[in-house]
Amino acid sequence: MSDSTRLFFAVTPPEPLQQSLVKWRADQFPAEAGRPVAAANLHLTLAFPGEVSAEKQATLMRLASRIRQPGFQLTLDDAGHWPRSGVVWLGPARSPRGLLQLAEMLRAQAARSGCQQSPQPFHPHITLLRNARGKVAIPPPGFSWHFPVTHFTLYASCFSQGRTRYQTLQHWKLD
Ligand code: 2AM
Repeated sequence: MSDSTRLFFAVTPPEPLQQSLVKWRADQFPAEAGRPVAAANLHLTLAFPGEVSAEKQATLMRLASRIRQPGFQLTLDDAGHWPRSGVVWLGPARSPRGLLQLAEMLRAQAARSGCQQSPQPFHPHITLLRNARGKVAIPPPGFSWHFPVTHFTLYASCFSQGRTRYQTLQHWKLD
């Protein structure tokens, strides 16, 4: 099926914060720890509809446009390593209610639209490193960044010439 697109909804740190996170990552993790995600690709996935047709994409966009909820502050003060998926991540030690509510709504809309959703509980995270299969020392607690989440975004994930690019399809404002 060549007319399907790999979609995900996410919140994205502002560009200056993406740059700060990349600098911190370079200071904290040795090069052999894993493959760094490009600064512009740092994001926190809310829901993953996966490969969908143009028709289903239109439905998902229509449903997303109905979401009404206030913005919220997101703190990034926790990190971890999932060896099985080879992911080193950064996330909130405590998820704000707004984040959980938004993710739950988008996941429910995706499920209702026939997109199979992971049975795993939502663990909000920003992937910093991929292919991190060996032992990785996680920095001790004490780091913290925050940013206001004022909107969420639908991205298309495209893989070409050995690189993953995320194309912004649409933003929706939070109130
Ligand atoms: P990851 O960073 O933990 O790999 C684009 O691929 C985004 O969608 C990534 O943030 C990725 O999470 C997420 N993603 C990929 N497959 C997923 C799945 N089956 N369920 C939830 N999120 C997924």
